[in-house]
Amino acid sequence: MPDEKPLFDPTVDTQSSNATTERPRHPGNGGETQQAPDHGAMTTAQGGVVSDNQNSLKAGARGPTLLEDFAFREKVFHFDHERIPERVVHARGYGAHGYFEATEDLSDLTMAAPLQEKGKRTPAFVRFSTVAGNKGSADVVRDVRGFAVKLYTDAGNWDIVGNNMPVFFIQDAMKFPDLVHAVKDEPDRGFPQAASAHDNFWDFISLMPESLHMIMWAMSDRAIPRSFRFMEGFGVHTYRLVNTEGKSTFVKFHWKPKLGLQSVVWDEAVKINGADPDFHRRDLWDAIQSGDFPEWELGLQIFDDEFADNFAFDILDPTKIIPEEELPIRVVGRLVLDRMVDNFFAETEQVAFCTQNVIPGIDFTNDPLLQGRNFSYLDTQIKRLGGPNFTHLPINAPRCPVLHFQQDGHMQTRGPKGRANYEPNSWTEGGPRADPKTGFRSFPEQVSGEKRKLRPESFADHYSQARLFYRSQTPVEQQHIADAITFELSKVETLAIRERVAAHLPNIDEELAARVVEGLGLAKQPKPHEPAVKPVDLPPSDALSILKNGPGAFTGRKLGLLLSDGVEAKLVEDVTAAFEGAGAVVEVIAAKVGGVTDAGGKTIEAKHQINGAPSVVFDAVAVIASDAGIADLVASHPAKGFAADAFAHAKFIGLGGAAGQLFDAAGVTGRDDGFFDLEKGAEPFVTACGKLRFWDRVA
Ligand code: HDE
Repeated sequence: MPDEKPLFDPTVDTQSSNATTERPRHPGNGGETQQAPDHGAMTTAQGGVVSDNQNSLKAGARGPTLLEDFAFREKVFHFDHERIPERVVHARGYGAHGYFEATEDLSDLTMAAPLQEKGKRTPAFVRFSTVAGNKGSADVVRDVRGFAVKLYTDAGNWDIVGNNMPVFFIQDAMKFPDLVHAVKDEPDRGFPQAASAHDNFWDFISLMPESLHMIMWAMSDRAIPRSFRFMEGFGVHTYRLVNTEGKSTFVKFHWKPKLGLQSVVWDEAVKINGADPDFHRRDLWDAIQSGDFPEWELGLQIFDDEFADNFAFDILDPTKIIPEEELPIRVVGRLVLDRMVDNFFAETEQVAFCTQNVIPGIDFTNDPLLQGRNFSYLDTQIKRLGGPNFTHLPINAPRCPVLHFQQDGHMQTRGPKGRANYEPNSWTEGGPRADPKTGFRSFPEQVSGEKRKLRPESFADHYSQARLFYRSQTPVEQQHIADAITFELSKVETLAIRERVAAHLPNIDEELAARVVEGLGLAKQPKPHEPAVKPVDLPPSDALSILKNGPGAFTGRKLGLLLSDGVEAKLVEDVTAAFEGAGAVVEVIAAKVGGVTDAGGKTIEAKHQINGAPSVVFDAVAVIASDAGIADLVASHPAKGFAADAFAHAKFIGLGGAAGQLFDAAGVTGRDDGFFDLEKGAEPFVTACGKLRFWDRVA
């Protein structure tokens, strides 16, 4: 056989001298000017060192690849198996590590390990998600957000698998597959993706009046949060706290963001999804990486049987809230996220939340949705993660001792030693035993009843709380709800479905119904749906409005600072310092990649080029331009769009130098109180930005 030398090594530049014999130590990383890092030798998964990771083994340089190349086979086979099924709902998610810290000793009410001692910290992992879209869908879609918290407690893992809305679409788990089928892409055409604006969803909703309270939330700005950091979380169901004496108290869980609530407006959402489909995950990543750790308070609504018996609605009904004004929230702890994952797949994708993961001191109620969930989650994890040993994965493994006789199965990694794999046994090293003192014992609730497929009468009022939600909103928020319903129904092709939805609305609010009927161009209000229980007027609850619960400060928000060449550096520095001093982030945008040249000839670096940084990705904007530089901005369509959108989205706007000309060119000629002259000092602008938007402009 002739000696066939490799004729061409793709990692070696054959044009340069001496290139044919020596292999570079770090092929293909593009870092020619960097010092080669000292990598360890690459191995196969079996540990053997790989000699060549560029070329498969061939019979002759131009011959067929040989099956014998085990390193190639292993590499490709592993690649072929890289995917696991995405979650059937909540497929797109983003997680982070942190801790929960008790700020109260709650041992009089519960044995729950994280709540026994003020100051006690429990490691936590949180995964936020959208519900309907697939793993690759955009972040800022109109949807419910998952807010799932895993606490690695001393007594085992406790998962609070919640959402950013405190109610749900359905009252019984039996309806969940129908709900999810209806909202996801339609089965024949495979679209729309990550959107409820289509016939199947609204067909289902129009036939399920129990969903209407949740529909109010889903059509509100809660469904388009500005970021995970600015949204609330809710356990939704009523759970139980149980103390050492076995006494049970009902509880509802609330997570309250320290930075206040904030949402985007719909037109922004649509544009953000194009400009940055990863807007929410980037926001969380940036905040945590920069040390600005997001934080939530854990609030509890705690109540007894007497309260439950006297409350106007059934506390087992997951389509109802208990207004905070009626039952105040008691803050008992805080949740801080301070570390991103090292590996997205290993942690965020493989984390397995299960509602049935509770610990002594926490227990379930008979909420039929919760009962169904307790069945579903374990099942889904076994399917998704390929077997019952998913608890061995580091992200799912409890941080307390785990001792049992469960054995074998796919991907068993623990391999317990010894002979005893059953119990009782009489072996000296006979393994663990159940402990009635410290083990989980269900609250011994009395239960009896006929075995029937039933829904309680106490679940029958479907409109009163939908009305409560709508009437608790500010006028701007009410308009957004009406606009959202109109938009969603505008995508529904079947007139009968649009009309059937509109027929429910007068039971919620006549004015809402009128706005939607008008927006849909219906000839008249369809005959209102006959409610099973006549809705009642409840006292409005301020806690339900986002705008009434804003932050009052710009902390944790982002200013987009658009500059032209020739600006005065001092003004740029003053504005930046004022915003950074308020705990905000300032990002500079320029017409050219790299930045602008200031009046003194120095470069001010820009993070973004204008084409990639529309104003929708910022909470407020400022434009500073010189007389010489403004022409470049005025000639730029994206720069004009930046200005026009900032105005239309009711943003606060700071102007410096000749910047006003950009707004004039964008058709924004008036200057309302949402505009600030930066040359008069940045402070009034910073203070105003604490209100987040100048709503008067659009009200
Ligand atoms: Fe879920 N839900 N769900 N859900 N859910 C899942 O579990 C289910 C419900 C929620 O970041 C699935 O791991 C049923 C309410 C979150 O990994 C699945 C019912 C609430 C997440 C499942 C509900 C939630 C899930 C899909 C009705 C708010 C994502 C993949 C009875 C309180 C967790 C998975 C994460 C995920 C079932 C209703 C929240 C199939 C049967 C109500 C945050 O098990």
